[in-house]
This record gives sequence, C-alpha cells and structure tokens, in this order.
Amino acid sequence: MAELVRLTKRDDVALITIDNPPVNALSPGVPEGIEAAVKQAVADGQVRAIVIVGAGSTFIAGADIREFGKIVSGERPRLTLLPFLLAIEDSPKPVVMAIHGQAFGGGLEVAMAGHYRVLAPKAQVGQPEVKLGIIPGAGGTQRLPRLAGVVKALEMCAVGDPVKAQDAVGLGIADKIVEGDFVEGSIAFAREVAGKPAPKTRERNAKVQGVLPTVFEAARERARKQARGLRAPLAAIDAVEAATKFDFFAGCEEEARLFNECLFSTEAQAMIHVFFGKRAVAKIPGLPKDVKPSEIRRAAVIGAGTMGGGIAMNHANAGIPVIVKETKQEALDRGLGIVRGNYAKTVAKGKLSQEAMDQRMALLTPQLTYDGFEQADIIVEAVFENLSLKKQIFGELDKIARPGAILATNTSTLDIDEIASVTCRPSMVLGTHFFSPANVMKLLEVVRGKATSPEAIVTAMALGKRLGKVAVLAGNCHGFIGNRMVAPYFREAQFLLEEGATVEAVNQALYEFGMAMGPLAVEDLAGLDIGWAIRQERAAYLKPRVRVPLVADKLCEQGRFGQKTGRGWSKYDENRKPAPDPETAALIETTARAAGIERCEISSEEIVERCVYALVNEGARVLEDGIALRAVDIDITYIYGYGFPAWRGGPMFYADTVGLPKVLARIEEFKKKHGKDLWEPAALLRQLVADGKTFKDFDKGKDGR
Ligand code: T1G
Repeated sequence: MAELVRLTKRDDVALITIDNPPVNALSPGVPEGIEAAVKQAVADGQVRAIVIVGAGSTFIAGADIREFGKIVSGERPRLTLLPFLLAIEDSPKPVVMAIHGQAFGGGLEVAMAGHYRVLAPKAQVGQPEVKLGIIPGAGGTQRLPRLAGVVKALEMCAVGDPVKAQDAVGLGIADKIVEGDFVEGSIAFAREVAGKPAPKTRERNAKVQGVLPTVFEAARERARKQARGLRAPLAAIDAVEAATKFDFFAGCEEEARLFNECLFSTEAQAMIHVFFGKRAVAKIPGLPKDVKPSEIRRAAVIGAGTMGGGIAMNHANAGIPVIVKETKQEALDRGLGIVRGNYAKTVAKGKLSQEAMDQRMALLTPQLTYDGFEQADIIVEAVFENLSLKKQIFGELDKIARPGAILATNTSTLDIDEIASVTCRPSMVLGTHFFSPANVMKLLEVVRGKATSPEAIVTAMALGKRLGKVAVLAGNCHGFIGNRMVAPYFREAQFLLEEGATVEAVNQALYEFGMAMGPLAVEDLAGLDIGWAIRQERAAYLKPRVRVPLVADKLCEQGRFGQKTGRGWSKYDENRKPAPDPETAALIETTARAAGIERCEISSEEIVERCVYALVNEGARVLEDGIALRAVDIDITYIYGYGFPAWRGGPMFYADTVGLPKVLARIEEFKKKHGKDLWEPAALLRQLVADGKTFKDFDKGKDGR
C-alpha cells in the first residue's frame, strides 16, 4: 500500500507530507500516519519545528466522504478525530500547517490544530460540511470561532463557502501568505517560529467570550431563509454557540452530538448522494476510453434572445470568443443590451469588476451574417422552438461550418435526429439544452442523437464543465430527461385544480416539500404560452379519450400567459408579486363542472404524492428507455435544472427513501382512481419492487469508470 504519510527532514525541520490522491482526504490510515509522524518528529532531538504539507494539488479536502456510508451502516466506528488533533496541538515543537489548494472541512480542522498556518496565494480554507447535510465534526466549530471570531465562524460553518488566502490571514485564521517556492518558504517560516511558544488554538478564548445571544438568533433567522428545510445549518449554529457557552472539551462533545445527529439523517444521505452524483454524471459508460474532447477556441450562437444571450455570456465568461448572430439589427441590439445589463447588475453587486465586464463584452461579436462561422469550433442554435426553422438553419450551417465543428441545438423538446437529418454530418450534431436564465442555471442537458459521435459527446460534456455547468447526458426523445418527466408533474398539478385544490394550495404544498417554486408558479414564470405552443405542436400525438388538463388552454386563449402578462394561474403586481386570482378560480370551477369532474378537499400530502410520484414513474420509464444512463443522472438533472431540493436527493433518491413498495402501492391506487393511461406503473418500478431493489441498486455498475 502506497505510503499515505511521509516524514522527511530538512536539517532541523521535519517535513510531513500527506499523499492520499486525489485530494488527500483523511481516509483510514491518514490521521494515524500524521499522528505517528508528529510523535516521531517530537522525539527527534535534532528537530526544532514541524511542517505538514499535502502532496499533489491540495492540502486536505476533509474527511473521506466515502467512509460516511460505512459509519451510518455500522461497518465503521463513528468519527473520532479529536485525540489525533490534540496530539498535534500538544506537540512541544511548533507545528506549521502549509496549505496550498484547499483546507476544507477536516482539512481546516487539522490545520487549526496546528500552531501556525501559512497559505499559498491561491489557497482556500473552509468548512463546507453543511453542503453535505452535516456539520464540522472534528472541533471546527470550537477552534474556528477562537481564531476568526464568532460571526465569521457562524457564516463559514452555517453557509459553507470557502475563504480566500488573503481574507484568511485578515481574519486571523492563518498567519502568513508564502509567495514563491511554497514548501521552502514554509520551512523557512517554521525556522522563524522554532523555539517560540506554540500557541494552542483551543486555549485562545478571547473571541468566544461575551458574545450576545442575538448574534445566534440573527444567524438562525438567516439560515431559515437561505437554507429552507435544512437541519445542518441550524445545527452548525448550535455548535458554534456551544463554543461560547462551554469550555473547549464540552463544546467538542456538543459538536459531536450534533454532528452524529446530522450524519445519520436522510438529509445528509441525500446531499452526499448529490455530491458524488454531480461527479458521476460526468462519467459516460460505454464510450471508448481513448476518446478525448477536442478543443473549443471559438464559438458562435444563433439567436440573441433570452436563451441565445445567456448562452453567449457563458462562453464569454469562460474566456471563449463568441459570435452572436441575429436576423434583424433591432433584435441584436435588444439582445446585447440585455447581456450588457446583466453584466452591469453583477458589477453593481460587486461580484464582477468593471474591467472583467469589459473583457467579456469584448469577446462578444454581434452580427447579422454568418461571417466567421467557418472558424467556430462549436455553433449553438438558440432560435425559438420551431422544427422547420431549426432544420433550415442546420442546412445552412452544414454548408459553412468547418469539418469537425460541433453543431448544437438548444431545443428543449424537438427531435435531434430530425434536425441532424438535414446535414451531411449527423455525427457532429447534438443538443445542448441550457435552462433559463442560461447564464445562471447550472444544468446543461447534452442530448445525443443516434449518429452523434463519442468525440462530439465528450467535447460537449467537457465544454459544459468549462462553462461552469453540471452537464448530464440525455438520449433523444420528446423532452429528453427533464422536460419529458416534468410534463406529467405539471399535468397532475393542473388535474388537482380541476378536482378541487386551489392554485395556492398546490403551489404551497410543493414549496413546503422543498421545491424552489410550486409547479403553477413555475409555469407562470416560464410563460403559459410556451406549454401552449408545445401542446399545439403535439396535438396529433394525443391519445383519444385520455384525460388532458382543460384550463391552461383557456387561460392562454384569453392572453393570460403568466407573469409576463400580469395574469396566469395567479395575478401579479408590478413587482411580479403573486396573489390569488378569483377569475382563474372561477374558470377552473366552471370548466371542471362542465366536464363533470368531481371536486373535493385534497390534502397537501396527496398533492405532493400525485406530482412527485408522477415524476418518479416517468423517471423510471426514462431509465427503461435508456434516455437517462442512471437514476442519479435524473436526480442531478432535477436538482440543478428544476429546483428539486438537494436535501431530498432528487426524485429517484427520494422515492428510495420513501420505499419503492410504498410508492408503487400509491401509484396503483391512483391508477384505480384516475385510470391506467395516466398512472400505469413503469415496468422498471414493478421489477425493482419485485426484486426488493432500489433505484440506487439499479445504478450499481453504471459508473463509467
Ligand atoms: N472524500 C472523498 N472523496 C473526495 C473528497 C472527500 N472529502 N473530496 C473529493 N473527493 C473525490 C471526488 O469524489 C472525485 O472523485 C475526486 O476526489 C476529485 O474531486 C471531519 C466531517 C476539494 C474542491 O466537502 O469540494 O471533513 O469522481 O472532482 O473539482 O468535520 O473535491 O474522481 O472518483 O471534486 O478539483 C468536507 C469536498 C468533508 C470537500 C476539489 N470536505 N471536495 O475539487 O475535484 S466532511 C468537503 C471538494 C468533513 C469533518 C467533516 C472538491 C475539491 P472521482 P473533484 P476538484
């Protein structure tokens, strides 16, 4: 077994190197190796100071998250890193933590057990545990407030965002930034502090005394707003508060109690599922291992509308020069005006410098012609959702694009093969389905056609990562993964209105379930006319005598498209604040009565089950059809593209937590009541229940490693 921790000597300084690729996680053997090396260095008379550093790209990225499942299942004992950290802290010789890359979670906790911390200029430190549904579990909530103060520690532990090197020094978390040769500079620093008293972080109590309780109340208020439904941020606040109430060791006990309470929660299992899921979706099983992404140096976007403008911004943000083509000057000016406005807002918020904005705007080339398109490595078509228009454009692009260029369409529903059929290069045609607003939403559905080449797929997936997106590969069908599944979700939301639920009750039930917005509120935001156009385009595919929602079309016929017209399912004031619309409620009631639909009280629980189980059932079919590679791909799609709560792990993970037998039984009840055309259980769901398996089991062996 490769040596996880090495001890070497530089004259009077011991250099302890942690080498557990890829991110030096505190996997079994690492804490033990560090402790043994420290003890050895302490016992070595020639050694006057100790430096601990990480090999490779980072210091320590935290505890080994892969071990948590084994702790919860009882395979491994609970986390007990405190004794190992005390061994470092109680070293009579100063221990200098030399941090490059990241000191995250347990990595920062190890660093804070040291007596001094020096940082490489680009280093980051942080306690991101709440992003995994847990809290620091190795003294982080007790040592960090002693270094950075309670207010900053609350923010770092309850929100989980990293702190840059310069700020870490300013906050007192670290002592110095080392420029130049980092290891040599760290050793030189160690020599400077050798022989000086080794300050123990746990004894630095000044910053945890006399803290007003209001500080914690304010933090809890913020957490309830910003992390709705999450337990971990509130637990992190409780733990930091313990540092101001108890001595260090009693505070660590309280932290450990809260840590285990979180670790054994479904919330943590779900968010750890999402952590690894986000990385798993990038791995495509079945593609030749030697296929490498081709380089994207230049891009071109057709359409400067809401989507085209956002897509162009993504490329400029990644430093890729991008041509933006429109058909009319006025549309071009409007589109680029919105882009400039978006950047200006970000600059005004202090999240982007004016200089960076100017650089990005300079990468955008607005024009009305195809000039320069022959140099683009990828061309993304983002015109409105019309098949014949998209085919016309792809026919034109096929004549001018350079060989090997990727021709991508931003369609959200249409047939990729149909679009590719008008080109002589279907192998280079695929879908890059961005989500609105494209410069904000993280999800990118990369849609493969039947002829799309592995090169094109890996290039588009790699580009997705470069644009800061979470790219998920989808097969070609109507609506791909996300929109195919969301259709029955919206269908049920509308049926529930006809059966007696109010617009507010449906929205509130899903909002309280954890969705970013209720389904009808989402439709009002996106515009009811979008769905109307798709329904008209799909009318020919409707099965006769199968129930369809009746009210949305009526609203659209009255020009009520949602927020953009001030009225849709709800009515909106000038600030787009929603309010119940009695006219909509009346229209729903009269339409339902005219259709002979029985109306009654409907519980929030049933509202959630009807909508979410419709999602899960269609999700199972998406897996059956191979449109999604794994259940986790569906989960990541819904969390990063459709506002599904990460703390529920995504629709398929959620179904596993409810228990597939219960989900299937409920679907069978809905089938009895609402008919098999709407609620026939997916064969895969039946099979998994019959085999006593879960969607997680379905994914096993599909990780593309
Ligand atoms: N444990 C196990 N595996 C990890 C890991 C970790 N902590 N961090 C990363 N990996 C794997 C990851 O799954 C991927 O695997 C590979 O390493 C590269 O990661 C006691 C309880 C450090 C910023 O939350 O944020 O400490 O896909 O693709 O983009 O209080 O990884 O190749 O098979 O993300 O360069 C707290 C988690 C843990 C940090 C690097 N720590 N990691 O990003 O690479 S809880 C975290 C990250 C804890 C203590 C508590 C990022 C990174 P594979 P990557 P990257």
